[in-house]
Amino acid sequence: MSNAPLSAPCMWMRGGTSKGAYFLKQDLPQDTAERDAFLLSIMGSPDPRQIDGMGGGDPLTSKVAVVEPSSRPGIDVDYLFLQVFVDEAIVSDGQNCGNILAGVGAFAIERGLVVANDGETTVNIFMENTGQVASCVIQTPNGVVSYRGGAAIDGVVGTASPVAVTFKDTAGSSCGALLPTGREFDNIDGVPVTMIDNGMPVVVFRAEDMGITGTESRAELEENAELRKKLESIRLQAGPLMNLGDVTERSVPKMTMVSAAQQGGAISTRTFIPHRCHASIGVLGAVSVATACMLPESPAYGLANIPEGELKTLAIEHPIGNLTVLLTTDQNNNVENSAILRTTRKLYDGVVFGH
Ligand code: NQM
Repeated sequence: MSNAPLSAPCMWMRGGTSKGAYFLKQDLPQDTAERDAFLLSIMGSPDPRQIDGMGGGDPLTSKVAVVEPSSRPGIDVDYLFLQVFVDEAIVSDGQNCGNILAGVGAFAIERGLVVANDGETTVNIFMENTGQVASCVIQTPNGVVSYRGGAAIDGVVGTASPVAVTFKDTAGSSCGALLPTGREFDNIDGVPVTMIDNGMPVVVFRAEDMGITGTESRAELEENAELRKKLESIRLQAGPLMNLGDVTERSVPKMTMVSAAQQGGAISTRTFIPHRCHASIGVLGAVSVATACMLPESPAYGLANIPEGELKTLAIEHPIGNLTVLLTTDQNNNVENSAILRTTRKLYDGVVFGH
């Protein structure tokens, strides 16, 4: 029987195209097992519908941010991302989340961890899952977080204040190297793949090599049992090759099938994260796919439209629009850093109750 607390102060926020619970670390049990039992309980997991909790029955709405003041030089707050699995009793810190990240700056200001300027406030965030730093620029007229604004991102209806996010040192975040096998291309089950990690471990391969066009809807792909079996076979073999070990119970690597862009972007994607098809694409997942597009031997390269110049704008198309990634490259086309636009929204602030 767990000693999980009955309740904790909590802010529910949309971060980019994800949604979840934001906590101050001090408000959660310090013991990991107790913390995880509490988080499973508030989300209503394990249950595909999460009917007895706040989760939305989807990995994208069953997410948690744990935030605390940072003691690192130049860093404002430390952020730990936790994925609460929907239909399994698993809480995993084994991946980062660039969407939930989009709410962390605003949350830190709201909770008094960062003092806002009049205008814009940059919040430097240490991402504990992968040991890297992101900078988020939050709109703070009169020193107060403004959620209303004119920025739109695909996958979210309407507009909101922009949150500009910059990543600097994401290569090899979880796998130890941008290309954990040392190669731009490998072969698994007869399928040419690029195993890459520029912030998120992703296996990138062509949709046509999996017997699909890459234009299918999320629902259509999730119903394709044969495809899902093939994806899982490749994923389980990719895990150890990517220095991730046995990934049977992990939410990485993500599986991205690419095809030629349909809407004038750089490339089109369909991503499994890893067992459900993403409604769009993850932030750091998109950064990793954009980076794969730059590698001449990657199966993505021949399909991708890559602009000239050292600052490259790549629209990564997904089932419901695109996620635009800005890559800064050096003269040899190596990616030095990346930036994306997100929005966030405070939905609820109060107390959440466990069992
Ligand atoms: O790749 C979903 C999301 C994510 C992760 C996932 C993410 C990222 O859309 O940075 O944001 O791939 O599990 O939130």
